[in-house]
Amino acid sequence: MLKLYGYWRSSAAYRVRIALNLKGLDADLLSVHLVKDGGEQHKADYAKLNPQELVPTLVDIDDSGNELVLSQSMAILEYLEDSYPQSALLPTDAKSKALVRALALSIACEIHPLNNLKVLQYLTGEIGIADEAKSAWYHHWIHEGFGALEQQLEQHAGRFCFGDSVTLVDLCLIPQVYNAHRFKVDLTRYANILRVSENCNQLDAFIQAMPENQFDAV
Ligand SMILES: N[C@@H](CCC(=O)N[C@@H](CS)C(=O)NCC(=O)O)C(=O)O
Repeated sequence: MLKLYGYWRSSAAYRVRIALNLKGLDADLLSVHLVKDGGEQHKADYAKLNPQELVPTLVDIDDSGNELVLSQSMAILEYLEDSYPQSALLPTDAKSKALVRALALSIACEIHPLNNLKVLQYLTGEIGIADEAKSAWYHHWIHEGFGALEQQLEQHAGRFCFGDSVTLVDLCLIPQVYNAHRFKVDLTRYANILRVSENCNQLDAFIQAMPENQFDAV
C-alpha cells in the first residue's frame, strides 16, 4: 500500500503525483498544509516521519506490514521506477539514462531549492528583503536555470524533454513551469520548454496531477 504525504502546490510532490499516475499506481494522498499555522510540515508527528520537514514523503507498506518511509522526491521517483517498471521514466542505455538524470537534476538541484518556500520565507523574514527583491530573486534563478535547460533541450528534446517519451526530466519541468507562471515569470523566450510543457499537459497523468485538481487545493 502506498501513501504519499504532499501538498497541492508542492512542486516536489507534483513530480511524484505524475509518476504515480503514469505508472497507474493507487496511493492514499495525504495533505500537509505548508502554510497554515506556521506549516504542518513542522508539527511533531510529521517531523518524525520526515526530519527535514519537507514534502513529499512516500510510505510503502508491503504485504507483511514492513514499512518503507522515503523522503526526497528524486529518490522516491527512482524507487517507483525500480519497483514498478511499467511506463518507464528512464531510458535503458547508460548514456541516455545519465543524460536524463543530469537534465532532471538541473531543475531539482539547481533551480528548485533556491526558490523553495523556506528559502523565500527566510529572505523576507530573517533577512528582511522586500517583496520586490524576493520576486527578483525568484525570477533570477528561473531564468538562469531555464536558459541553460532551453539550450540543452535544443539538442535532446522531441515531443518531450528527452526524445519522444516522457522521462524524469518532464516530471521535474512541469511543476517548475507551473511555479514560474505562479510567480509571473515571462517564459516566452523558452520555446522548447513551452512546447514540451504543452505536450505534457495534454496527457491525463499530468492533468490529474495538476495542483488545481488536488483534493486539498484551495
Ligand atoms: N529536495 C526535496 C525538496 C522538497 C521540498 O523542498 N519541498 C517543499 C515543497 S515543494 C517543502 O516541503 N517546503 C516546505 C518548507 O519550505 O517549509 C525533494 O525533492 O523532495
